[in-house]
Amino acid sequence: MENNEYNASNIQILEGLEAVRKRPGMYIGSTSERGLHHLVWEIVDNSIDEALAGYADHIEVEVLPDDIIRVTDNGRGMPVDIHPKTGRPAVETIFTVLHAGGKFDGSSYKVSGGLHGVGASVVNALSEWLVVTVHRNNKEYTQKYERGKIVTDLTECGESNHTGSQVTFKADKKIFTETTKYDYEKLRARVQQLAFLNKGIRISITDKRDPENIIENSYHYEGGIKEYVAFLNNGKLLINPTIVYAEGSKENIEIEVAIQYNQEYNSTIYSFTNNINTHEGGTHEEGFRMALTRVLKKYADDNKLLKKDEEISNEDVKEGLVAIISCKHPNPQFEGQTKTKLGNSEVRAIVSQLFGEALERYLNENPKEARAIIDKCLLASRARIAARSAREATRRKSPLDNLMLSSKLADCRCKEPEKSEIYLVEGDSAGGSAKSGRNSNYQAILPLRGKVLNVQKVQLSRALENQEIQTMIRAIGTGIGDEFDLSKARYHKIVIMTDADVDGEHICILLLTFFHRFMQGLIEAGYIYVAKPPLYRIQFGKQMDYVYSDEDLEALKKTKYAGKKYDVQRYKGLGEMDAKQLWDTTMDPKYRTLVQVHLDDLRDDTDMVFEKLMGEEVEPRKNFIQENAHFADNLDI
Ligand code: 0RA
Repeated sequence: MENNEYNASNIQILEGLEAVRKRPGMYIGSTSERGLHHLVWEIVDNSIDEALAGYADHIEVEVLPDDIIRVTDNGRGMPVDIHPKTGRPAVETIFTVLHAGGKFDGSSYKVSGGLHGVGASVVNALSEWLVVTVHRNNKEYTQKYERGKIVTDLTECGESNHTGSQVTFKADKKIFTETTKYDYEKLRARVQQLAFLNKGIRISITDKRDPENIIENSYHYEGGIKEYVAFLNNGKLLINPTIVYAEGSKENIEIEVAIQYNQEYNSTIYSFTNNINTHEGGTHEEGFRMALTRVLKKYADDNKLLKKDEEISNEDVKEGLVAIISCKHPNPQFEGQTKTKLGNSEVRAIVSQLFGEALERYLNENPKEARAIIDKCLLASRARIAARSAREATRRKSPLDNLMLSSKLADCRCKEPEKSEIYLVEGDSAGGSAKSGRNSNYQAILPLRGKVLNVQKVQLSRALENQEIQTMIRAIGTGIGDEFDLSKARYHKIVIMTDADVDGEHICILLLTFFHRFMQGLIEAGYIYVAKPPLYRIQFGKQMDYVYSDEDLEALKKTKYAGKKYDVQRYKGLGEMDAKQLWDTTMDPKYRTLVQVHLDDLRDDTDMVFEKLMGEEVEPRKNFIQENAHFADNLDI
């Protein structure tokens, strides 16, 4: 009888983990680089739960040679006693039964139950091998698995004078066919974010893959998200030096909010639920926005800071705002397209009340800073009214009437947006070559002179006064901001083509910033691309190749051109290429390399993200000689 029961559950276990291996995407989203990194967070989340329960204060993540991951915590150690349902050690159950990772007692929230929160068994199923070590009861225990299957039973392997858990695993190449290499920067950034979001816990990460170059980062923030806000505002001129901070809990729901204004114009508002970035916002963000507007308005009213006709709107309180909203919920409901929108309605009132009270108290206790914040809002309010009229200027009845005459847009003949492309080209001279070289049936060219305004640092009204930006908006046709209408897009490919140098990169970043801020729908629709022009041309007699990277150049010198008296031309700018060369290398759909820009790429934590995007090694920059058009897919950072 007992034996039968064990066999029955054992078979179930094997079937469960087999299902994970058959359809890994269902459990971890994808088997791409992103899915690979997801394995680490599944394991780390369990240790964070142990820390949040008050039993651990240090978590260590190691990337070992061969891309083996090791996560160690100083918690109680995973339980080793026999689990009543499976008749097997609890730790074994955690690693072999789907959804058995914690939640045994269900008393409070668990970050590990989150978005993908599928538990350690999924990591086990998708690992070539996994070893768990537990220090508990003054003993050390260990168990090994391969591709989810038990290799050794849990064994007591020695004495121990401390407690804790350690999980070591190697992702299975058979599952992660794209890559099993971890991106240290990605891991480091998330580890730091987790340290901000879970105050008091020390989380360390070490890259030991290259013994000659060991990299270590350790994070520990007693101030939690208060320090996160300070970090995001680092180097910026501040409006209120004191960070406004609210913390509290109600109905088992914990909330934390921190805000601070800087002198810039864009806002950075990140919200989290159980450590998951709720990109699409939700009830916690709604409660926050409600309270922010309500309390600032009331303070301005009560203190007679508003002149006649002056008002503060929802939008006005956002300029220069850096805010983190973090909520920990025992039963979060995630909604929205990407399941990153918090749906629990009770959270709205809780955040609104707790943050509202804290903000009110702060304003009353810091009248000077309060005054500065209200002044900032009033400035935004005036700019908003000015922007309205400036915006009108970009919205003409027939937007292209005088556009063609007044600007240098060379439109294409095709009137079908799906087939039409517009190239935004750096500089007049490259613009000229692009115009001569293009296929005017479906390629439009808009040369951009000088540096486009850095819209991140400029108010809406000022950005729109800029000639380049007005022309671009009218050529694209969708309108901007609230009025954005994707269906009006006149081109379904908008290609940024700048020099392959620092200035060109900068202009590209500025344009991406602009689209991100004012025409985000274009990025969401996948209409924005970055063209990759060649860096060199190597030539020997009739033999010639365009080269897109230094490595490729070195490789060609050593192979195809070895021993030859070749000539290398370095393209300092697009302008150095004639019309035919520009067409051949950068515009001909047969040979060009276009990198599609994804929203994910642009929504990271820092302004540095654009730089990162541009610095990213683009999927093999194809040599011109290689055939096939190539659209590098996702620069998932
Ligand atoms: C004691 C009891 C429980 C879990 C743990 C210790 C524990 C789990 C993990 C996972 C990673 N590190 C850990 N350290 C300790 C069960 C808790 C429950 O029922 O929720």
